Amino acid sequence: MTLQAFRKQSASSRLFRSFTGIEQRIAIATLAIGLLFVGVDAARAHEFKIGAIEIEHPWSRATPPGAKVGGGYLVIANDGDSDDTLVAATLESAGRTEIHQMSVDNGVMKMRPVEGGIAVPAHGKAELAPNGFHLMFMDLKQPLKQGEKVKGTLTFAKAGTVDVVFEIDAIGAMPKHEHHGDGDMPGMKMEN
Ligand SMILES: [Cu+2]
Repeated sequence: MTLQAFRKQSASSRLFRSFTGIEQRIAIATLAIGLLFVGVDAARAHEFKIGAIEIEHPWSRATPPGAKVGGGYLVIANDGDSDDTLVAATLESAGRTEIHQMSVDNGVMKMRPVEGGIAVPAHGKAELAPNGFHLMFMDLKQPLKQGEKVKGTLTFAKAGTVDVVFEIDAIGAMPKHEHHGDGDMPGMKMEN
């Protein structure tokens, strides 16, 4: 190796070393920021899991004083290779909970109990939302208040029973579809 080549090499290795230092710091900072966002996202997404079943954002609407019923909404994802079925649910502040479906009968919107529960196909999803499948909380012991979190359970034919928490949103609130990238930010939830 010539002296010149040696000087060049050591110069570039010094340069490389200093780059490595900066890049490591950038990488660590990026990782830290990434973890922060993962944390925020997980908190916002509000998920529960049992076996192959993942429950995304169980929520309900605030109820007016004296109301005896409320609706329960959530998205169920089945990561497994076999179909499952949501067969029952409970809410701490409800006397009982039914699984309902909205349907149009002679031009009139009606809801009725679903026989046999809601199917969650293998590698598929089931969505419970206003105007479709939903949980019907009956005999509410007290009104559901916006901002509250109310404990409940969901029971699946195969995966079993999982504890969940329903977040109570505003009266008339609609699904937020947080997983579809519509750009809503943490802290920008609708308040009234
Ligand atoms: Cu109903």
